[in-house]
Amino acid sequence: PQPVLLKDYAPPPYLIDRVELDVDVREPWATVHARLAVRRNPGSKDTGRTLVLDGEHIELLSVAIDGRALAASEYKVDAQNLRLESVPDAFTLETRVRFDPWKNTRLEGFYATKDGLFTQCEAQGFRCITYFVDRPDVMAKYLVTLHADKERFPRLLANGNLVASGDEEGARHWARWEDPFPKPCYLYAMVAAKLDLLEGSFTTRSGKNALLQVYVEPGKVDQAGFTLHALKKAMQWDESVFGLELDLDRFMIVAVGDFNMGAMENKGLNIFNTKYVLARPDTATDMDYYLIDRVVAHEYFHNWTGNRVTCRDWFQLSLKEGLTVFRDQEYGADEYSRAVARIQDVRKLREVQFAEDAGPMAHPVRPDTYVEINNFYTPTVYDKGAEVVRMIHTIIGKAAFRRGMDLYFERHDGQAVTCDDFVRAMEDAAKVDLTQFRRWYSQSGTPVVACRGEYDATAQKYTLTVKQSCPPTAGQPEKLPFHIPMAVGLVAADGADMALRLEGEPRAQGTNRVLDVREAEQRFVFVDVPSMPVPSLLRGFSAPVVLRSDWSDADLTHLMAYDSDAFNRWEAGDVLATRIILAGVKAIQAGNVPEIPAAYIDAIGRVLVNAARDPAFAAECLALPAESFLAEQMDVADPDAIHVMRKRVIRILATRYRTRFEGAFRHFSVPGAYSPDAGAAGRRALRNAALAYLMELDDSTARALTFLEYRRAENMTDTMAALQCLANSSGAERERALGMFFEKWKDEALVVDKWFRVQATSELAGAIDRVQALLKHPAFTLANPNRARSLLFAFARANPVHFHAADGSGYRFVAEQVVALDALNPQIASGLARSFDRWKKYDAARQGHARAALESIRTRDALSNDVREVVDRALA
Ligand code: BAL
Ligand code: ZN
Repeated sequence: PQPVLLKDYAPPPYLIDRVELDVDVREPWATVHARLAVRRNPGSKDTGRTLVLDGEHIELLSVAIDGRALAASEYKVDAQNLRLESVPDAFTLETRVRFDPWKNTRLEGFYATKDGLFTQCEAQGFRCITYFVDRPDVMAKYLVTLHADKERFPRLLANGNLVASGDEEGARHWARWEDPFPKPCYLYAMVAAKLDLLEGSFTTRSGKNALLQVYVEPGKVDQAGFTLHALKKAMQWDESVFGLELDLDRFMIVAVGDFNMGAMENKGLNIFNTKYVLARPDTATDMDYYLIDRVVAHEYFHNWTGNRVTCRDWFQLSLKEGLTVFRDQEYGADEYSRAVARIQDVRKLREVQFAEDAGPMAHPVRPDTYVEINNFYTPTVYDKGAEVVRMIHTIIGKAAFRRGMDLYFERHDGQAVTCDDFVRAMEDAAKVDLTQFRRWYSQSGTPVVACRGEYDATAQKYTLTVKQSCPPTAGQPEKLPFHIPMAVGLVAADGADMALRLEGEPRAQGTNRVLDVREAEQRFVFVDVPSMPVPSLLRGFSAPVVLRSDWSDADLTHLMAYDSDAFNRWEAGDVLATRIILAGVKAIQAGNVPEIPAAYIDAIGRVLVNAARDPAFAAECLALPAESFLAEQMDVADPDAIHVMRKRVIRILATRYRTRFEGAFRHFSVPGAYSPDAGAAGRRALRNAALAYLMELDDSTARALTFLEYRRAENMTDTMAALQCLANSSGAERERALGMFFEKWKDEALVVDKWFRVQATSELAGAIDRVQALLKHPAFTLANPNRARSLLFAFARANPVHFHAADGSGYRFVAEQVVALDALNPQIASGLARSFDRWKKYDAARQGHARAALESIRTRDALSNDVREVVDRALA
């Protein structure tokens, strides 16, 4: 297939203003009768009279224009399109199509699951429901009538408001929904299913009473309460922070267990993966609750950033996704701990997005080419996109950012626009020039910022020299300098922040300021600096860059102890741990015994002593850098040595601080009823981190403690923490706990996913044999994306030492599963294929195995575009 190019964008020659759909569900068919009000687009330069509609996996039954049925000779239809020649300037197009939702294993368009039928239209699923101009800049108002068997499908839902419903012959019923807002077809949704319902209401600040509904599979209403609670919190937050109010009378969330994405922001009818809806203290962990809160907020926030103002084309995806992730990050920061939320977001960005930016799928936040758009729902578009929005916020400040948002909605409400339109609103509201800043949207790759500090005691000056560069990425050999907002502080020997005055300024301006780095090399001279400071750089991770600095180990332990910026206190420990582990890896490779500096061990000891001040933060400080992150820091990654060295550090700390870890485990227990709030979750995080350290000792005392904890745990957070430790341990408790767990939870799909995952990520020898055996477990199925992710993605992404096994067994296994998945669900298969992205980071022997595995995928017949694009780019 030909790549789609941003530079080829042209407005659609025809627009569709109104859509009437009549959808009739009778197994095995869904029959869709569409009436479309079509007119020429006055904004298009195309003077041709051919209307090309998209349609895939559907069977055309009839076509009519203005009521006249067309003969087969009057149109052309193939596997992708319906072409109509010589159409009038304005007309009503009617089509009838049918398809079999029960055979739709791709889970895009309209598909059947055990509880009923659901849709997923973003990015291009609507074309699997009816013929349409399937692009986001075609916006229409929808009237939808659904018909189905009443007993099997008692709930009939679509976007907007229910305007009529009734019974019909044959024990069937119907419902009609009207959405008052024009929308692109990717926001279309419908549901015909048997579901239970939890209802609530919310009074908006202008006094409108909105009905809130959460639909879940039968018997699961007791797991829907937190989602309803989160939805109300998100509504409140968007009103108070951005002045944005719900524009509908009713807002529905529907949970479905078979879903490719996390959730989908369809107008008024969000469809969610059950993973981000269902929670009960005994089934969901603190992290599950937190993610539900964030995802519910994210989808709700899309109602304005995505739905009211949408994307002109799919290259602009980050317009809605980067902005909405930024909004859900800020919501998380306000609702929980700002520092911990930031640490977790940055950790994920650096582990996943930085690797993407350095690999074969590297692309700008606003890509300029794609073969399969589903491959571009990426960490770059989402998470780096959010960082780009955050940088604008940092550069112009909170008040100007809010003015920019207001202006953006004032200008573009009801429109399909570009990333540039967003930046222009920010520029105009803040009266700043973001011309250079726009490079963040067009240049891929992670910039490297190298800082060097020099102190002149006589002149009492501190000069910070900042050099930026960006490595070449696919299609972009040369980069121009970025506009990087770098938040900095200078920390004195006593730990206090120094007042900051740059040369030429009349007076000091606070102790924390944002430097505008715009040149390839730039110097910042601070004056009135009474003593040698330790620089605190990139506070709060103010830009998505790799920071290199000449900090000594002592500088880093100083920052760990004193930096007033909590993120950088954590960051200093992370940098030091990375340094120590990488040095240890070199020692192991050279056959030497690695050393761990006493200063680091002491610093971790202080984290434990001070843990009560902020247990959640302490837990983050105790978590060593991930193996995948460490691999990225090496020229030739050595997964075995990384694993050995990282564990060695943990064991040394566990041995040294055994008593303190045991004390923390006892002390930070959380009495009383479970609550997922930040305080209680933080205590559990610390307690479970302590348990994990103790279990690294893998002795009978630690195993007994963990097994006891497993049996006593009253919530899933503590249960999983103990089970994870046991799954990595060699004792007999392992099999007992895993067996008990499955027996107890075998009917709870999301919990069974955890059971697969904990085994797939086990570092014990023989992991691949166990994963292969689990593939044959009666509870395993490739057809369910969550289950596939829980075993296969978990193994390939979160078990590096076994995925990168030196004999290539991990690569061969995953390649086979990519092929098997591709036959069912290309989107999920291509996600798994992305596990090979960084294969060139490894030694020649591993590269040989990886290449062979990738070739074995590429040579398959009938490979999807999704997987082909990923594999072709990996092998390029
Ligand atoms: N729009 C796809 C799901 C999400 O990002 O919210
Ligand atoms: Zn989104």
